[in-house]
Amino acid sequence: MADSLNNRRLKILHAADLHLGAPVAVPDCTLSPQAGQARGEALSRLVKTAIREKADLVFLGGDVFDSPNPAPGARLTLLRALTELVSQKIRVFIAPGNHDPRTPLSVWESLPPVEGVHVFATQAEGVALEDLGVWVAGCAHNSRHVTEDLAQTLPPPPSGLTGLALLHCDPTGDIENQAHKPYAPAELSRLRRGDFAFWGLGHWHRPQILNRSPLVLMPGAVQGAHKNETGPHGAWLVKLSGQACEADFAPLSLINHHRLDLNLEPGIKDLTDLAWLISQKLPEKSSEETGIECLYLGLFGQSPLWRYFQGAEADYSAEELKKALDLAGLELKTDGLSPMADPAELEAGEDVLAGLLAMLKKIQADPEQAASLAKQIKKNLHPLACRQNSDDLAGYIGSLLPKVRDLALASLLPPEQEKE
Ligand SMILES: [Mn+2]
Repeated sequence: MADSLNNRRLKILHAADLHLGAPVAVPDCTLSPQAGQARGEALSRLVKTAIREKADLVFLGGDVFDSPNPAPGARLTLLRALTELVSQKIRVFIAPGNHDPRTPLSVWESLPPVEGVHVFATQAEGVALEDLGVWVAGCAHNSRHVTEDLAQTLPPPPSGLTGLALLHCDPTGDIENQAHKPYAPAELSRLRRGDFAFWGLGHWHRPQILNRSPLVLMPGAVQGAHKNETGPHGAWLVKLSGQACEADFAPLSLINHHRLDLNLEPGIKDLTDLAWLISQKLPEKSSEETGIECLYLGLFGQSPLWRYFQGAEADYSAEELKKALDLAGLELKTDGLSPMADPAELEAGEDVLAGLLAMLKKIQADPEQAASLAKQIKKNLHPLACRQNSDDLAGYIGSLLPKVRDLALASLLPPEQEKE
């Protein structure tokens, strides 16, 4: 670490991928108002954190907006945040990314300038902050598809200043990438060898520490967009001093997405057992700020809980689970559940259920049976289903069979026949 900081501790709050203006998906339409506010709220929490922590600098590593021409509401959200930060003497640097590239007609050319906020140009540049002893280098994307390694274009710090870099890029190479196509690929090994003490990156939506010395950080999206963006979302609070640099993660998201797929053991007998099992698997709430917790839950296996998720009972069970776990949203997938009964034994019986199950099994095993059934019931089907050709129709009938089986079991299986 360079001595230029003179034993002074520099604090940077580094975030990226705010995607202001983009929707946040929630499992329940009653949460739409909060979903609409989530990205703005995450930014407002970022501002509060920067002020509370007395940050010297705030870095925004690109994709601040979801598009180069965001709606007025999204622009205003950012302007308010920037104004508040600079009013507290916190300087802000922004390096636009592939979602909000700095094209001639983009938001970056029309947004009113705020003193104390530096938006990097498409030509790499460095800004000397003599009072802090640092050099902040960065550059903006000039299009949605930058293929160049922009990291190599950043001007190194002049002697006497500690180099800080801010860039939206895809640090491929020896770090496994996360299903993002390589926009602006940056070789991590080169970042490690370079002249900068800190690399604040953006682009991946999951937070990661990519290297300790020099410190290379991916902050992830400040607010997760949907059920595939689970886990903590927020910003890195970076502390740089002459001796060391540390990074602490600050969770900032309003809506937290969680995903669980559970294969239920027979020992999970009721909703209390299930709620307890889930609570053990969900992360503890780490933020002092209130979060809105949304769970996407898949249940599988032969389980006594099967009956709780049949017919009208299913809505009641979902409501009870939501209350017990203090969830704002719950999306349930329970068609992988089946009753605690031996299928062979059920089919071998002599009652209506046994006859029905045996018939369904026969149709499922034999495509000709499905085709013949399709032909027989065609006139009773919805007109849209009838328009399909006979092969498709047989396939459609085939796809309904598991549902028919579930319905038959739910309606005709006496509870006492379910084994403990
Ligand atoms: Mn991006």
